[in-house]
Order: sequence, then C-alpha cells, then structure tokens
Amino acid sequence: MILSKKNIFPFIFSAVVMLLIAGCIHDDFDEPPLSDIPVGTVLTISELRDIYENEPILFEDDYSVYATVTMDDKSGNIYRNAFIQDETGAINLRLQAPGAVYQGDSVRIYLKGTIMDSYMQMLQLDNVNVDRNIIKKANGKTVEPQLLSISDIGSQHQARLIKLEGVQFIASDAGEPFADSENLMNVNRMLEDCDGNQIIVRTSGYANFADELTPELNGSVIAILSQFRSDFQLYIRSLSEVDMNDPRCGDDDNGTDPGEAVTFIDEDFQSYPDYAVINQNGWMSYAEVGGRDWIVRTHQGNHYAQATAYNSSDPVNIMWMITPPIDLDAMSNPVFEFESAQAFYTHDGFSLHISGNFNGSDVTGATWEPLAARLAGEQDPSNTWIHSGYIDLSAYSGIVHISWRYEAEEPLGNTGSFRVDNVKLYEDN
Ligand SMILES: [Ca+2]
Repeated sequence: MILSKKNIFPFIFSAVVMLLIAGCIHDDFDEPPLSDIPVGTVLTISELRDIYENEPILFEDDYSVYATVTMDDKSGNIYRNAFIQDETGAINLRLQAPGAVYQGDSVRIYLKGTIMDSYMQMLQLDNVNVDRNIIKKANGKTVEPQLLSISDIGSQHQARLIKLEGVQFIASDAGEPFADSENLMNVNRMLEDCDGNQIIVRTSGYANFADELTPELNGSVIAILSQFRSDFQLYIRSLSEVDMNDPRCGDDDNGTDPGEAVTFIDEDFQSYPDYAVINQNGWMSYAEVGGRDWIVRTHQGNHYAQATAYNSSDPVNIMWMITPPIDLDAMSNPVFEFESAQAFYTHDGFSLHISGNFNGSDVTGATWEPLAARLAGEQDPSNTWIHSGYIDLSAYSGIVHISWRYEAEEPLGNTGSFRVDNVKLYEDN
C-alpha cells in the first residue's frame, strides 16, 4: 500500500514505498567518473521531474543529474535547502544538513538514496546527503533569471530563478519589514503588477535581511519560485536583486511641469518618502545612462537626495538632478547654496552645472557649464555634510537651471554615493 502524502514529513527518511525506476533511459558511460561515486544514467532535471507520478520515489540505482546551484541557505532565508537548475528545469533539494553547497556551484547530484516527492504540491528531492549525493565540479557559475510576468507563472516554473519587472509591494506591505526577525517568524508580503496580479514574497525571520523594509516604489525582483498548495511564493536570494526605484503604478512622473520660474528655493527633501525619485515642485531626476535615478534616502529622520551606482546592474550610470527654472532677471543679488556628502567613496563622479538653455526636458541637448562650489569628496569624512559655500549667481541672467550630475562605471568599481540636502536660493540683501 501507498502512504498518503500528508504522513511523510519532509525532513525524515521514513519507510516510504520504494519504487524501482525501470531502466527506460540508456546508460551513459561517455565520460569517466569524477570521483568514486558512479555516474550511472544521466538525467536532465526535466527528465527527473517527469519520472514523478504522485508517489514518493526512492532512488536505488545509479542516476546522476548535472546542474547549477541557484540558491543556498547562507542568507538564512531558506534552511537545509538548496535549489538547482539546468537548461531544462529546476528542482528543490532538501539537505540532511545545512550549508556545504553554495549558489554558483556546478554540481553532479547522484540520486541513489534520495527521495523525490511532492510536498504541498512542490516537487522536492529529499534526503540529500552532501557527501554521498553531491559532487562539486566548479563554482562561480551564474544562471540568468527567466523573465516572467505574474500572470504567466505556473507549476512548470517551480524552483526556477525568475525575474519580474514592473512590480511593487501592495500599499499595506510597502515600507514594512520583510520578516519578523525578533520572533524569527516567516512573513508573506504581497507583490503586485500594474494589472493587479499578485504573488507572495515569503521571507524567513532568520534571513539576514529580515529587518530591512520592503521598497515603496516599483521595479524588478529576481527570486526563486516556490509553491505551497495552490500559492506561488518567491524566495529572495539577496536584496541586491530587489531593484525598485521607479514610480508606483499610476504615478506618472514623466509629465514634469516646467512650472513658473522661481526666485526662491528652500528644498530639504523632507516631503519625499524613502526611495522616492526626485520629481516634485519642478525638480527632476534624469537617468541619462542606466536605470538609476536620484532618489531620496533617509537617515535618523533626515531626508536627502542620493545618487549611487552601488549594486547597480548597469555597467555605466549617469544621472542628473535638476532644480526648477530660476528667474535670475527677477533677482538682483542671487545666492545659491546647498550641502553635499559622500559615502563609500570610490571616485570623483559628482559635479555641479548651470544651463541657460535647458528646455525642461532635453537634458543632454542643453549646454551645461561647470558651476564652482565646494563639493564633498575624497578628503572629507564619509556621511559628513559639507557646505557648498555661498555661490554668487549674479554673473548669469535669464532663466537658468542648476544640476548635480553623477557618473559611475561599475566595472571600475566606481559606485560610491553622493548626497545633496538643504538647497537654497535667495536674494542676498
Ligand atoms: Ca533634509
């Protein structure tokens, strides 16, 4: 008789029904064994998954699967688990002990002694012993995520590394901790696309990013797809794969209103939420190269504008933050000042400019000349606000814009951060 699935606790090797796999696939002895562990019949992950027919399978013969590890348990988001993938599919490994197999490892899984079964509709290879069942061949391998939309996701994508674009945490789950690290509890946060399709992001209270807050903006997420009964769940590998800095669905920031030219500015960025793109009160951010914008970050209650290429997936990032139009003809002694700071200094990629012919939208078509100011740089301590000095604009006339430009090349390691706060324009009486 067959034990019902609910009686099989996934961690425990129990007296499951042993089904001998018929030798329906030809033996492959083309390459010599990499170790004393025999190779036997080589299966793709797709062939492995196809063997399963609703009953647990104990592998008793020599079978091997070659794959790349796409997620390990180092981040704490999963425990005694790993995910592997090849060109044909992916599967969840349940390990007898934590660790010892890492993301990027190229491995051969020797199936003898492992058990394949479905747990809450998630197909798993259980009882995997790192010494007996896993032969490492290489490390540092990368698997590209498969780009999917939430509405496309199905059981056929189980255990795969996927990427979703144009998604955001639903309003009640945005800006909330990923999980409950205090009570070490898993938390489900709901991700949605602009059509209202939703999927769960499940995070362990043991994850090293459990305390971090979910982004409030829209963007992309790379994660492993899991399934629990009829629910699909995403497991994030690293927060560096959560890149959400675009306006939320429906919040179009592209229609920047050039607005009235101003003769007074006092911008402290306190009205922006964390991670918001600079786009209010006639200000704008423009991503000239790469997808990064100037965004607001917060520290101890202070909100400020920040440009950084840290963890950027773009090889080059150039981004501009630009003031509203300034009407210098309506001012007699215009003075401009602000504060800047650097953090994780890597390079001098930060500069100040002024333009008399920027039309409010064509940033690279305008003529920007350098505007002298004291900018935070290598000589300054990190995270320390440096006053720009009092910048006399009386040599300029007409309608002008002032911009801060940030440029970084990730392959050169030039990813340090620059920040701006307390921007002021006023009449010096
Ligand atoms: Ca501020």
